[in-house]
Amino acid sequence: MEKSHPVKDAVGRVVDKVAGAVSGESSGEVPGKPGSETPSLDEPTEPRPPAAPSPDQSGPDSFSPTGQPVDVPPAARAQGGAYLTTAQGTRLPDSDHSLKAGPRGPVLLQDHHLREKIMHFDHERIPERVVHARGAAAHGVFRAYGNASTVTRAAFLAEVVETPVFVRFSTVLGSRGSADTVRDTRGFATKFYTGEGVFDLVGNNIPVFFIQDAIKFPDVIHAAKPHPDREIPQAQSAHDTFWDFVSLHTEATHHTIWNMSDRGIPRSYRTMEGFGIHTFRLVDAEGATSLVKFHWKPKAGVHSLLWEEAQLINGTDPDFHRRDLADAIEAGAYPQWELGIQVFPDTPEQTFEGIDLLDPTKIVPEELAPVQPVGLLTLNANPANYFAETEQVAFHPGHLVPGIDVTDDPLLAGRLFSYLDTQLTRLGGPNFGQIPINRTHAPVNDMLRDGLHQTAVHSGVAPYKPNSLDGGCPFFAGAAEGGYVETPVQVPAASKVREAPASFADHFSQPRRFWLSLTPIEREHVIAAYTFELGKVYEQPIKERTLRALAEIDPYLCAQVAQGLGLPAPAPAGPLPPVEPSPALSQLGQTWPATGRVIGIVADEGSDLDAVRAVRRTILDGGMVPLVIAPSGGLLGAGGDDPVTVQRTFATARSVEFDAVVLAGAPAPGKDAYGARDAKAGGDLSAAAGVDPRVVLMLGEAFRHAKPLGGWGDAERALAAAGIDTSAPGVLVADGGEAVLEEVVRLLGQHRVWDRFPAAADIA
Ligand code: HDE
Repeated sequence: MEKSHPVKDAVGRVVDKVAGAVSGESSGEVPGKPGSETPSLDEPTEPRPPAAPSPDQSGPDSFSPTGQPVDVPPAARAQGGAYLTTAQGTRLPDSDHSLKAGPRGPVLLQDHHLREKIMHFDHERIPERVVHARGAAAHGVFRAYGNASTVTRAAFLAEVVETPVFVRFSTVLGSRGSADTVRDTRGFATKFYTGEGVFDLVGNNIPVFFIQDAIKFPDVIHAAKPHPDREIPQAQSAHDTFWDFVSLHTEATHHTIWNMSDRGIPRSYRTMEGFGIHTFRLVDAEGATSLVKFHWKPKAGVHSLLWEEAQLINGTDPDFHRRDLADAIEAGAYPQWELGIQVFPDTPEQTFEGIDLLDPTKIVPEELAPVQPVGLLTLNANPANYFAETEQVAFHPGHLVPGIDVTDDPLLAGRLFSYLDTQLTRLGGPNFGQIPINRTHAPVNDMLRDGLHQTAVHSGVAPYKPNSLDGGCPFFAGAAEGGYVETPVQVPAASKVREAPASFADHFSQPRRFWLSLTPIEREHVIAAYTFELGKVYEQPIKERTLRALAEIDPYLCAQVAQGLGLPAPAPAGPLPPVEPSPALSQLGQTWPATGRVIGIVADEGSDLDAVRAVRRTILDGGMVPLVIAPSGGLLGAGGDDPVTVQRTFATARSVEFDAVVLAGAPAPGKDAYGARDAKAGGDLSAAAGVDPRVVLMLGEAFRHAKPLGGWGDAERALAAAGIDTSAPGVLVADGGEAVLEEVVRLLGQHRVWDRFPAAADIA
């Protein structure tokens, strides 16, 4: 694991980004400790200063509202002192009772503390983001490899420059309190605090978008958000208005098939790719330009949930993704991505191998233009405060630095307006750039003045140019002084029209390439997803219209979905175009590190606790998370020298929390294993044959979800009770825990046991 270290920004200043943050070494503790201290049983009465943040947490760096480093330790931004005060710092004797004329008398208007407390509470919420409302974020560092200097003069991409970053992941459709594991696109927005100003790479986990022109964004979002009358369904696309729109507006077909693939239900934010989507223009030190697409490649591989698993998690742990991100960072399993670029010559046509680079519904296959890694992103600290950082961070695709420029992608043009505009409402005025998480690390001298929540205290009398009263300051910076000079790109002589280029009319060849590039298992998931979503659509014409679009992708896909819907499969309008598959689009078939994966260890007092301890240690040492699951909480082997702490009970655990489950024997039914107490234990228990029925349920689900299963001791009896054949792929019973674990970890490297449930013969 990497240690936290001082971070240099692009102009070489040392930024103590993660001072005091995580060590990166496993403490042996299970992540998730709510505070930095273990509380006392009784309410503390001795006055003392506030507790420090947890060691895995970090706040925004200490910069002034005008981007200058300030010598303010992070703790000075948090509350201080031992006593409760008003917002003005006046100490208070009581916050439990309003000021009254006698204990039973009326409340007095002069109670300033009451009025201030209620007033502030009344205004704690701000408008949620109109899209991407639900998110989770982390601090980190980006280290450039330096090879991008051949195509860009951006200082933060020069060799060994390290830049502090803040990354926010999100879903698109759901409200702020919606569940994490819905089928949706995910946002992947990165704020680079470079010495030349902030650069925001505001991307998604899907490399194409629903629409080609920003003017359609309100349409697609209105269609995808809950219906305006009943405000249902929340955070999902499985409803009539969404499919009505995308089946009529077929440029959405490519993005939609990505959503219906496993990419729509990531296992973790840590296992998603990220894409800048639009083509950007890079400019090198001599002014030469190239066109590029940005990619984030996760070191942990690209992994997804299964649909049933995702649905169960939405109920059992709606915070699954944000918990996973925070836990991984707390445990020192820092998530990492490589930033990569696909580079294309900057030709007047702005196409590559016939693919229009200005069309955001098109990818360039990696086989045609390889993704070249240019730096490493490591997320190494959790935010200290959700609202101050994750909620108030404001990204904007127009936050660019010299060496990175935009192209004429019509989708990008609208975004360049939208992100500034939306913050006025969301963050209450034009000074949102001064909120600590949004502060640049480059000195600001902008002549913008006043406005709501102005926190800078400007000096001088001449915020205008030209001036002589302030000595002419601020001065213009040309390229030589690090000024951002727009690339003087030729604009074609043309008439003003509301039209798209002819190449934008191809809506189906790329979805077809995506389909043909998937493995048989992944194709099964796509068929199932379309069938599920369209099964939730009420109106038959919308289903039939969508089948017409599927016919243009692939006849087998169309026929299988049609069969599931009980409708005839239409034929394509004409012969389907020949397309070359792009194997890089599949997320299966490789081996990945198991770091950060969660392994459940089922045990009870009858288990060999030495084996449980050894397995637990090995899991921790491998950078994974062991969770011991037992009939009740507390300790196993409580009377002995080295008791085992229980993290989950049969009543509280559900299979979906674990990537693999190992059994230290066959646990007998716990004392609460009856249907009236725990419905999971209800029903016909005869088949459970003396094994706790919640464990039987857990094993059955984990087996269905193609997760590795293993056990030792009497484990075979528990597996048999769940109807699991120990000769099935990915099921291993051995004499000792270590052998079982070795195999389980090997299988986790492939993410799941895909050969347990092979794809249908005619798809393979
Ligand atoms: Fe966004 N988008 N978007 N978007 N978007 C917002 O900005 C918008 C688009 C993306 O974690 C909003 O601050 C328009 C593409 C992310 O804070 C808003 C169009 C891509 C986030 C907005 C698009 C994105 C947003 C809502 C069509 C991938 C979350 C609140 C032209 C490349 C950022 C806010 C965060 C957020 C507008 C299309 C990614 C309303 C008009 C394409 C990751 O300004």
